[in-house]
Amino acid sequence: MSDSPISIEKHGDILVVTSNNPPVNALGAAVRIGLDAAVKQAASDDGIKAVVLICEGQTFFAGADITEFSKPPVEPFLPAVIASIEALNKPVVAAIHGTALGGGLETALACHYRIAVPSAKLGVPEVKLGLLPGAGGTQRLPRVVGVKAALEMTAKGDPVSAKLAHQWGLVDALADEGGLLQSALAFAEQIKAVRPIPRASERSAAPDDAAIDAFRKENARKFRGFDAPAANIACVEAATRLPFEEGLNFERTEFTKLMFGTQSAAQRHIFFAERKAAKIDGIASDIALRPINKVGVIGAGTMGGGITMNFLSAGIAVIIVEQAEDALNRGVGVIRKNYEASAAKGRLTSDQVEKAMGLLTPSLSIDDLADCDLIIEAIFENMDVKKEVFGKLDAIARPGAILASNTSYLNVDEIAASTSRPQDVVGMHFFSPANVMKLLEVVRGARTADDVLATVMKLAKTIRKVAVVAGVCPGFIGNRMLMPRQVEANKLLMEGATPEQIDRVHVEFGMPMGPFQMSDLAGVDIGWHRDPARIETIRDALCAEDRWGQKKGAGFYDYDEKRNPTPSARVTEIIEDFRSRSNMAKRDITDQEIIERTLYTMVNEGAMILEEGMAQRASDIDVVWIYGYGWPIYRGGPMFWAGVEGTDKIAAALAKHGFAVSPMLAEKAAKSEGF
Ligand code: T1G
Repeated sequence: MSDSPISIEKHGDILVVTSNNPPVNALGAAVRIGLDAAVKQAASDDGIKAVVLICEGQTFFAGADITEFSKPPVEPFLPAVIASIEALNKPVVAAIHGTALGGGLETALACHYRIAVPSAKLGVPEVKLGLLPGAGGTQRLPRVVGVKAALEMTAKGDPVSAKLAHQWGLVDALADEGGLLQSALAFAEQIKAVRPIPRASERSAAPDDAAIDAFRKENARKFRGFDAPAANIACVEAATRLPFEEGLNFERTEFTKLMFGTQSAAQRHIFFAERKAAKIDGIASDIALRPINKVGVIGAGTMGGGITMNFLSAGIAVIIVEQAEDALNRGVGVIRKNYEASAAKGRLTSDQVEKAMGLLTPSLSIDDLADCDLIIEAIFENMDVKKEVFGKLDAIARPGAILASNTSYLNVDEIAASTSRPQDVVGMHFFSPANVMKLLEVVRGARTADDVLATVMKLAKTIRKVAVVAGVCPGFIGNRMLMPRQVEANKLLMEGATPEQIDRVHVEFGMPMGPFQMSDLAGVDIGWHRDPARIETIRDALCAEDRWGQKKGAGFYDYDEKRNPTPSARVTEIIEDFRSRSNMAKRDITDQEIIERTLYTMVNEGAMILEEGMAQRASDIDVVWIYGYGWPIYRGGPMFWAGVEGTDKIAAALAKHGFAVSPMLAEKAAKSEGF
């Protein structure tokens, strides 16, 4: 076991088996081989009365090694190692810290006892990878925590705290924070002679069909389109009906189906894509970062307020600046209301609300931002006004402060050029609501310094955002790809499709809503020229009739007081009027044509973004669409999906519809390759 990640050491008659496989003690082949040997060692040594299984580093086993899933399997397989641990005729105590996840928790469930430090988390997040706990987790968990808790843990995949796990009996004892090994040895001493040895597989899971039915109904909307949640539920159900070994076989069958399905491949792609997005090509990962202890936000509107909450929630002080007292008070009031709403839902304590609000300083003077480390401008989208503000910031901000714009499409280089320090200027494009949406497009200007970019990318993790580097071009990555979709959607209306048909195709594809529902939510009047007499597009006609969307109770749809949409006869009239005035004949539009013209065009635009270097890699584009625009994660993002759909099929359809196919897409199509 010399260079094995597994080491063993005797503490009296207790064998301590330690895993040291950074960064997260993934249960890769070497770990499994080491564990298997350690179990055999323990079994064959009569001097050993009990075993403690513990991990070094950041965490207890955080699951199977996901990187191995696409490689040829190596024995011993995890289920076999887990079975040998449970079968051992000496008690095994799992000593848990960090995050015992997936195969890691399944390993702990095979141990006869589990103790954990209070800060630990325990979970089976496989469903988030389009999978299920395939090493006995769906059969042992219901036997230990019951059906209801097992359904929550498996089908939703969120970890639970060690304290809650202790309440549920998943953890037998809480260890001293910082004294895990000592606590585990003391615990092992207590139980080493206890017989019979408790084995989860020998317990039974009481049937609870009512709970299972209720769970399915309650979460039907949440699980829409996903394969894995239903499979997890079916396995938990099987645990209440079948003997353990048969339940294991059922689990294995369901696991294998998911493993070789397209959804899990897509969700695993996003798991790694999200982590890769944080890496900046060409910049050393250990570059010195600029300290960010105080942030300034200009603008206390919807975006400014949401942006501010991200920093307050991360414990970073913020000065928020507005021009007028009432606007400032309104903005600060909305921030407090949002926090109190979270507290009312039990997501925050009132202490946490006061702590966050205590870090906020309202101000009517931009001069108060002089000692901020980062200043984010979140005012309305007008280049002249932005240049004026950045000119002022250039005069007052301390040397080395990072100056960021929350613009969603304006030219960051032009904004930077309005200062004497373009190297300190960067785009930070948050998505509305900024305190909720996970995506942050970090716009790298032509002069943005490497340490500025690296500092903001690292800071994104601190404020719990998924950050992606974007180049300076209209709409950056996300909005730029949204444009061809919206343009084609509007053209399809003129040619014969209806808003309902186009939106239905997108919702059936897995999007949370279609282009017209989204337009109604965001506001049909965004970007409108505001002249009711000038009617050049269907949107102009809607805006002229005050159909600005949900906020007006009417847009492309009519809305009731609960904002439920219904198709609008008036909109149909407007579209038909436009069609006849443009002498366009109405024709039947197929769902496939809608897919080709609204989604294939996005892939084409994505390829052009890559060609121009406006995104570092195709998987970054996928991360943008998953975390910023609700692209269904089980389709892996537009560029991953293009590989599944077939780049040759996409290129051929685009050409058929008369679109210029990007050279990169054409090249991929010629080789039938994905991105
Ligand atoms: N396998 C391989 N690599 C992993 C990994 C894993 N399970 N988990 C993390 N990594 C890599 C990750 O890619 C990154 O690499 C580095 O570790 C740090 O991760 C049979 C089938 C544990 C909460 O789903 O949720 O068990 O980018 O940046 O923010 O039933 O990682 O540095 O090169 O995320 O501190 C189930 C997945 C597997 C847990 C730590 N387990 N991991 O978060 O660090 S399936 C999971 C996480 C399974 C069995 C089934 C998080 C974390 P790099 P990080 P972090």
